[in-house]
Amino acid sequence: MSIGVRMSVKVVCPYCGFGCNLLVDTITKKVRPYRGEPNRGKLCPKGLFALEHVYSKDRLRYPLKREGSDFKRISWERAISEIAEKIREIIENYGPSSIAFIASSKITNEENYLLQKIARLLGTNNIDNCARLCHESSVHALKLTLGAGIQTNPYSDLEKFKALMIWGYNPAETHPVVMQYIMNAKKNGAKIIVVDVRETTTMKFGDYKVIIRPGTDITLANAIMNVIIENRWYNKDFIEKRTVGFSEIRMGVKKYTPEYAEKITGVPARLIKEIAEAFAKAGSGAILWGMGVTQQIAGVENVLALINIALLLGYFGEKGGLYPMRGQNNVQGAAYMGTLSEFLPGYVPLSDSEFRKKVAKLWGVEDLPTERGLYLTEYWDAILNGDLKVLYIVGENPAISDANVLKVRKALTKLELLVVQDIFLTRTARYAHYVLPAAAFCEKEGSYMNSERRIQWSHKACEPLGESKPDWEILTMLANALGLRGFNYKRVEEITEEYFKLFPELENRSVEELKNSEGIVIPSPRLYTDRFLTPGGRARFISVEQIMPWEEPNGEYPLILTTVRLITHYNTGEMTMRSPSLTKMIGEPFVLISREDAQEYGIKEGDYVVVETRRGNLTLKAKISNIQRGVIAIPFHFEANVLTNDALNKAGTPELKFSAARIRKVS
Ligand SMILES: Nc1nc2c(c(=O)[nH]1)N[C@H]1C(S)=C(S)[C@@H](COP(=O)(O)OP(=O)(O)OC[C@H]3O[C@@H](n4cnc5c(=O)[nH]c(N)nc54)[C@H](O)[C@@H]3O)O[C@H]1N2
Ligand SMILES: Nc1nc2c(c(=O)[nH]1)N[C@H]1C(S)=C(S)[C@@H](COP(=O)(O)OP(=O)(O)OC[C@H]3O[C@@H](n4cnc5c(=O)[nH]c(N)nc54)[C@H](O)[C@@H]3O)O[C@H]1N2
Ligand code: SF4
Ligand SMILES: [Mo]
Repeated sequence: MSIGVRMSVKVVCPYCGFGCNLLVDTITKKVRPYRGEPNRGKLCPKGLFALEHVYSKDRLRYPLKREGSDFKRISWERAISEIAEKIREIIENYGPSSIAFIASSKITNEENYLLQKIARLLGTNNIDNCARLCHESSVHALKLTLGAGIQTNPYSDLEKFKALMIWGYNPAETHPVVMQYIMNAKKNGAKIIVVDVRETTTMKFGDYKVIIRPGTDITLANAIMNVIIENRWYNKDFIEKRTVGFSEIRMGVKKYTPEYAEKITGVPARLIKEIAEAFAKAGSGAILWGMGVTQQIAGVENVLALINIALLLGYFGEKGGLYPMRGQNNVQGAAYMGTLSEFLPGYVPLSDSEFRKKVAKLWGVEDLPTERGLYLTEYWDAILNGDLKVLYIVGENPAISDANVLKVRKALTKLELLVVQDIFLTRTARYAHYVLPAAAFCEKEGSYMNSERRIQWSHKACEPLGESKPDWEILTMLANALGLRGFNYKRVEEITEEYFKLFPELENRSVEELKNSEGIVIPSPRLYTDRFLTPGGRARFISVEQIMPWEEPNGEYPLILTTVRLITHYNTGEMTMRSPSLTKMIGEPFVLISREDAQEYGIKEGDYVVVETRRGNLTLKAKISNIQRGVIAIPFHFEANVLTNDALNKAGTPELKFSAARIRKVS
């Protein structure tokens, strides 16, 4: 397509997993909202200013190679051939499990597909993406109970349900455009229940405002179920016909009376009874949750507890849904394409030999590696103890985004080869041996998948800057230099057609159809209308007990530190902090502190304070806010991971929402 002519091109937003479409003017580079699904004419500030970072002076324009403490420009040919040679040498000497990849939830389906194809053809499942730090707890819990680790219903269903429970999730800042669906639900009479550790922007719209002590979510969920069961408000018919394990739940929640739960959670027993009644009697309802639920040591169990509530009430199909609202614009697609170390494409387990052989055959080999790869949160120890020697990172910034980053940064210095493929010289890229410049989202084409599993085509609106190239082109060059077969792609559509072959729902669809539509939803927009995806078709209740946070506060570290997000900054800030319009809305890094704690520590609004944990310390400005006493919160964009705990839960996610901390005023 020629983009020299003035046109309005439809491009998927490079930020959050809600998946808005931007209309980009190819000449002025101004952005307007798309009027169709899913954003219906709305955009948040990040979408509106999404092209500002693309034209930042910091954009990488040429491949770079480390020379001492500096980088020097080299050619693409040399960069790719030197990287390939080193990878081959390390595999020869130490075997394929000595190399690892981090895929990106920012790149297209096609690009993620290629990256896992390269990793697996080289003989390793050490390929992972940021879902590990995000919703992997949800994936594990949903797969165990319902059979698939995905959001159950489309966004549009939200408007029909009569109650919405928004739990550990602050969409007014993190998925602002979903708020129009939530507000429509409210207009249609839905009751909005918001559960958080502080009064969030979202909570302002709540009919019930539930402030919970950090890390006590299971107790609250079990108490809600206790009330529902005691009052027989549960859906007996649904439970009998479509679930297993109810008797275990009935016993499991018996001791979680509202009065007991009040002592643990701080939520008044009266309020627990009210929200249980409001949610149960609504007749239909959805639970939406976010990082407040998953980034805990009990992440998987927290999600199981929320699923149990929905199962008790039969809130599935037309009657309700579960919405683990996905974070990054293509985190859902990255998972579907197989960039998780325990799954093949489509979340198929590595042990499924029939599917594994089907993929192998498509790639022209006998079989693929079957041993689970390392989780990306396990990479750092593996590097430090010498097991991992090569790390190839595409569009991920673990030197800021993973827990306990001082340890991550130390590990990054120990590698024999670190390659970072990004659009900027990120905090992580500064440790690299080679830095490869990728074209930005609007400079390439391809497909993305949003939280409601809608695959959307993103069109090209601008030319790549300098010598930067689309990630799929870089990965194709790399695969060929590594001597891998089956990477003769000339157009990105050839990769789309290849991944379509792995999904029964896509086998008979065409790329043209995808390009000219509002997307294709797989497996289907609304799941579980008559059966679940478990082997027997029934959902499974799994009873869970309260699990306390890993690092409880004590005399030395008396406060609880949690980490949160702000509307105009995004994750590690590499993109938004290079967007002048967004940066000027936020200003200096800060920590949120309650009025009571501020008084106790003699801290005034705007004072500089040192926040300290067992891992490190940060100096920030104090911002007095309506957070509960004993809890402080730092927006994670501001290097909060110097402080956080890297204890992992069952899904490999660190406890990013809970660290024991102390604070003092800078004298
Ligand atoms: N503007 C903006 N939007 C984003 C992002 C961004 O960085 N900036 N990132 C994207 C990504 S990757 C993701 S995953 C999503 C995340 O979206 P959210 O899940 O909404 O993000 P957070 O603000 O990290 O966490 C949500 C809430 O959890 C609460 N919380 C903390 N501890 C607890 C607890 O123990 N229990 C409960 N119940 N709540 C707790 C916090 O106070 C916070 O309000 O946002 C996406 N959208
Ligand atoms: N304390 C704390 N830590 C957290 C969280 C928290 O709530 N609290 N949240 C966690 C969560 S939910 C997540 S998802 C992670 C996110 O962690 P990351 O994924 O590391 O964060 P991002 O800043 O989104 O990094 C994306 C990178 O992709 C690059 N990029 C953008 N577009 C392209 C492209 O087209 N090609 C290439 N090659 N690169 C591109 C960007 O420049 C950026 O460097 O952070 C986690 N860390
Ligand atoms: S809500 Fe998400 S997808 Fe929509 S414009 Fe904002 S960041 Fe982009
Ligand atoms: Mo995320």
